[in-house]
Amino acid sequence: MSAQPHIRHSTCPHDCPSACALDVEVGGDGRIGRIRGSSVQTYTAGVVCAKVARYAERVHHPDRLTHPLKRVGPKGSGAFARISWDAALDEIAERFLAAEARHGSQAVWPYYYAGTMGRVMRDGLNRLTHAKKYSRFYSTICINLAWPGYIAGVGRLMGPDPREMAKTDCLVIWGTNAVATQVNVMTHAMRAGKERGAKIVVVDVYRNATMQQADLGLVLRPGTDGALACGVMHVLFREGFADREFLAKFTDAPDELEAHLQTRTPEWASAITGLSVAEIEEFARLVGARKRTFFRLGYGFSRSRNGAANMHAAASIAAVTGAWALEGGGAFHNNGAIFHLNQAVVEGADLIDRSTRALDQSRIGAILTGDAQALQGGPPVTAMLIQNTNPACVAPDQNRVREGFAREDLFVAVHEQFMTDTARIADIVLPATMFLEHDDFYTGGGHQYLGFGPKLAEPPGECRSNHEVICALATRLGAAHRGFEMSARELIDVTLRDSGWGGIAALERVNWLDAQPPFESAHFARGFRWPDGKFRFKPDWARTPFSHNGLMGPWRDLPKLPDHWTAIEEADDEHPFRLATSPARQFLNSTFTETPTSRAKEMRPSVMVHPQDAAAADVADGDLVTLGNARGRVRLHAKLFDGVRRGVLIAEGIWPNSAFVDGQGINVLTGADPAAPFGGAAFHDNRVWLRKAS
Ligand SMILES: Nc1nc2c(c(=O)[nH]1)N[C@H]1C(S)=C(S)[C@@H](COP(=O)(O)OP(=O)(O)OC[C@H]3O[C@@H](n4cnc5c(=O)[nH]c(N)nc54)[C@H](O)[C@@H]3O)O[C@H]1N2
Ligand SMILES: Nc1nc2c(c(=O)[nH]1)N[C@H]1C(S)=C(S)[C@@H](COP(=O)(O)OP(=O)(O)OC[C@H]3O[C@@H](n4cnc5c(=O)[nH]c(N)nc54)[C@H](O)[C@@H]3O)O[C@H]1N2
Ligand code: SF4
Ligand SMILES: [Mo]
Repeated sequence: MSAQPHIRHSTCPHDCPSACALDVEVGGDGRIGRIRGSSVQTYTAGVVCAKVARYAERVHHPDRLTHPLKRVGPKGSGAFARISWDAALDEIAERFLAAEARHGSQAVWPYYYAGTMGRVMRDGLNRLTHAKKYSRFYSTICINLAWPGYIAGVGRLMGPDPREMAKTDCLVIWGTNAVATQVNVMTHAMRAGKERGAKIVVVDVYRNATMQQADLGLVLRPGTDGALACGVMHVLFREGFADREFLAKFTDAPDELEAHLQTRTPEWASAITGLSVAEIEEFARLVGARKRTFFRLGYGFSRSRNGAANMHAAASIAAVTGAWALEGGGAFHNNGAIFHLNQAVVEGADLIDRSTRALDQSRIGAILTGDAQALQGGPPVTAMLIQNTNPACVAPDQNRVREGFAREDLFVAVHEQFMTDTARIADIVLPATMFLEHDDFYTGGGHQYLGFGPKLAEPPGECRSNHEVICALATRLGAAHRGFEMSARELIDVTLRDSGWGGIAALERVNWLDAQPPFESAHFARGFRWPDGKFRFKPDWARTPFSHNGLMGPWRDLPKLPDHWTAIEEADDEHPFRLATSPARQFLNSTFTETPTSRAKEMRPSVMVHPQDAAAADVADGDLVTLGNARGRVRLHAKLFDGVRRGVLIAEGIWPNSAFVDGQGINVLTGADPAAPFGGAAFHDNRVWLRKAS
């Protein structure tokens, strides 16, 4: 780094609700220095997580992929030879055309996710898909339980201004380990605590770092949040905390709800959740007495087979107390809808052929192993291009995923920054730029800013951006669309114009745009986003405005009103434990598992076990244990911790498969059966047995 680095501005590209506004040190030699949170942007408010603060370690990592590679040994052997870009792109095009000639265009399945949240770099692959009528991508792995659950109540994916967390009298942090996964929530929470004496409640399945900051921490059994919500609402009605005027004016079926809750007593909820009656009543009285309560609803408690119903039940509490009416009150999950982005040019929306199938991202194991239902009766998938995701590590039902990727008749090209588990099983590996090396823009899930991320540095070696790769392939594949003729900057500009945000110049001026809708709209003061303006206690899932592939899973059994839905994978005699696979603080999904400081802090794959459960299994702290279920087995080290409940296990982080003693990662244990109502993966809903390993 030269003596005086320039401070340049950017936006964090990672898959995190905080989408932080960044101040980046760029040296005269083009090297990146320290990264800090912008103190001017009001949500970031000067704070970023530690792993991004030390991003120089990732950008200038000696293991970054810098040249295209071609496999020269058996699949997965890791034996690659360097080739030119032209040779790599020619080969991908040839194999895609061959796949198309043999089985039709739908044998090709472009596959991507949110390794970058950049709207151009993340979503551009769809343009190639649509132009070529390849199999479309039904994205389910992260949001498919959470978003519909929230939208089913309020009608739209938006809510109170997240900065109002600093103006609340009670902040309920529900199913999100914010200290680890979106640190800025804590900035605003601490302000509310300091300036207003606000209480902080945390609802989770173990005593994590966020709960350690709480006034009231509730450790419930995984997948029982619907029961907790019902127990709380029972008390609210019983003790006169329900806002009957609000209920009459703004909700669909208050009387039916009240009658239904008669039997959902705290005693009933206690038996299901494992919480004491006193804990449930304390929580209810807190949010009842402090009407100005802000429910910050995370993703974690939706990653169960009953997760959509649980999300809806939790959001319903704010409709019983009428918290929505007050600044600093209401329930917030994500702000996706406020940006009203029109990405037609980036995604090639004009070319979509709805007669092509959309294959379910989370079912990649079933798809690649030829499951006829998962393939929707169509041809096998024989060629893939993968960008911004690491399915050979992060996707559920990993044994089937890896069996699928091992198929000799499957051609896989992976565009990556590092030699991930997925890159390792590829036939062609392409080196990708990082966010500081290309132009893009971002929207905040957990706040209300659009953010800019301009190119600030030259990429190492021969790295190319996603957009460059897609355009180069389009030429070779004979795919035509005006999006392939445009630069990334031009795509940002046209997208912002088409969305009513005035183009790239408006964004560049300050590096972000504040898209916060007015109070009346964000608080639904003129009604919730349904034709009659009423919050739905009785969801109509089929009519919930969420882009999906039709109703899936056991949707017919979804509860009619908020309830405990027994669809979870309950423990049984053979599998006495419930396992949640919660996020690791120093990783972000499978990213940062390559940086030495993150790895050193996370140490090694491990599972938290209650000391009494450990004693019963003759397991001591640090012992190697085997976890198993019908889907597979994993060996990792036990960590004794009394902050988990008896019968519950927590394995933090999506470590690379190679970090495990048997090369079998945690997702060997997670299931890919589609969850209701629209599919999605229940990563925290697994029954397993535990044994001391030899
Ligand atoms: N057991 C368990 N499994 C889980 C979860 C869990 O909680 N537990 N969480 C699930 C969730 S919520 C999600 S979202 C998924 C996420 O899983 P992934 O999609 O795999 O997540 P990331 O690690 O964010 O990103 C993947 C890759 O994108 C690459 N990348 C970043 N930027 C670019 C770019 O500009 N171009 C290219 N070509 N590549 C880029 C990174 O190097 C990284 O290897 O995992 C899911 N899997
Ligand atoms: N450090 C770090 N940051 C991340 C990520 C990461 O892996 N690491 N992942 C990123 C991504 S892709 C996403 S989608 C977001 C997700 O971030 P969050 O919204 O925080 O969601 P999760 O990471 O799935 O889990 C959050 C918490 O839910 C808890 N949980 C699990 N099951 C239940 C349950 O049944 N009930 C309740 N009440 N709690 C439960 C978990 O123990 C965990 O503490 O974070 C992003 N940020
Ligand atoms: S908190 Fe999230 S958005 Fe902010 S810097 Fe860290 S990973 Fe990026
Ligand atoms: Mo996610």
